[in-house]
Amino acid sequence: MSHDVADGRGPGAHNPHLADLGVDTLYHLGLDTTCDLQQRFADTKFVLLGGSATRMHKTATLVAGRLGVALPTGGPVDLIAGDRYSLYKVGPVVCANHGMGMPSISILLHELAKLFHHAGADDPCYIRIGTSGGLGLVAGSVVVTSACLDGALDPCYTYHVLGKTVSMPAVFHEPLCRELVAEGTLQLGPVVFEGKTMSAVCFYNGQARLDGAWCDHTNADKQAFMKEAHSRGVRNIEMESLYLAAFAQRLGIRAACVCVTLINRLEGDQVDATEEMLSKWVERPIELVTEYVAKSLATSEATGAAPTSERRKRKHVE
Ligand code: R2B
Ligand code: URA
Repeated sequence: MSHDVADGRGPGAHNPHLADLGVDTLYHLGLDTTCDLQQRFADTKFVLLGGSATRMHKTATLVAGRLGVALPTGGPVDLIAGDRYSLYKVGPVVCANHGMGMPSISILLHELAKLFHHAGADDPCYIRIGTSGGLGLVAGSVVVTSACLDGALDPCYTYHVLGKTVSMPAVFHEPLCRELVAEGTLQLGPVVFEGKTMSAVCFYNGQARLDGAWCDHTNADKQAFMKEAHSRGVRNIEMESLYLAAFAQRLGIRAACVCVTLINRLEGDQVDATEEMLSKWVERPIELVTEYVAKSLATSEATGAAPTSERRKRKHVE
């Protein structure tokens, strides 16, 4: 599916009401349009997103080392926001943590898309680096999302506005996903898979777990649902990619999701691997995506081409 937005405008924030604002306050980022957003963010090419602030600090530090970016602060990374979300700018790469769940990532995505719109950034590409529960995969596998489904296994993000139900298709950028699978396979070999991701609105009941504070389904119900999801191509379950895909599709943004699995949900519910194993696994998508970004930036610098090989033709951006 094309990632040019339906109204023919280019990628990024598309809201005519923004023009009526004297100053646009990006409240949760601690930034507004009186800050010199253009000077700070116009060169952004990649936006790396992950749930935990600690993991995104680690990602930013790794990206800084890989790109050889020296920061004016002298520290490894440059903390911009801070309270609700942590945001780092490492050369042309922004790294931010989105917290847990779709309400949390939605706020960050709206404010980031407006930030890049105000800054005049040229079509940055968004990649979520996350954790998940796998379906039929050994823990530590890495899944590049081919399609996103909600908890009813529908490929749409559904929400309510003005008392009405709105459903948005959730589609990632296919060429970007393919490139990430290729890079992952090169780096990590057979632990990398392409598959559908189910995004749930809850870690416990919404992911069919039996170990929440309450549970109204049986183990047999759970097994039947997991098998059905697996037979429809679902390979992992997490809590944000559906919103990212719907948001990106709506605004014509190139986006993708790369998650490691911490457990095989066909076998259990509790995430009880050792700290050592968890931190080894969590590094996999971070390293994969950092390498992809570094190679992509190097190629575009060398050739003057866009950072991904199959970039769409840009149209008018308001
Ligand atoms: C993966 O892990 C978190 C829950 O533990 C959630 O943010 C997600 O998508
Ligand atoms: N994150 C999730 O959302 N689910 C899991 O099972 C593991 C991590």
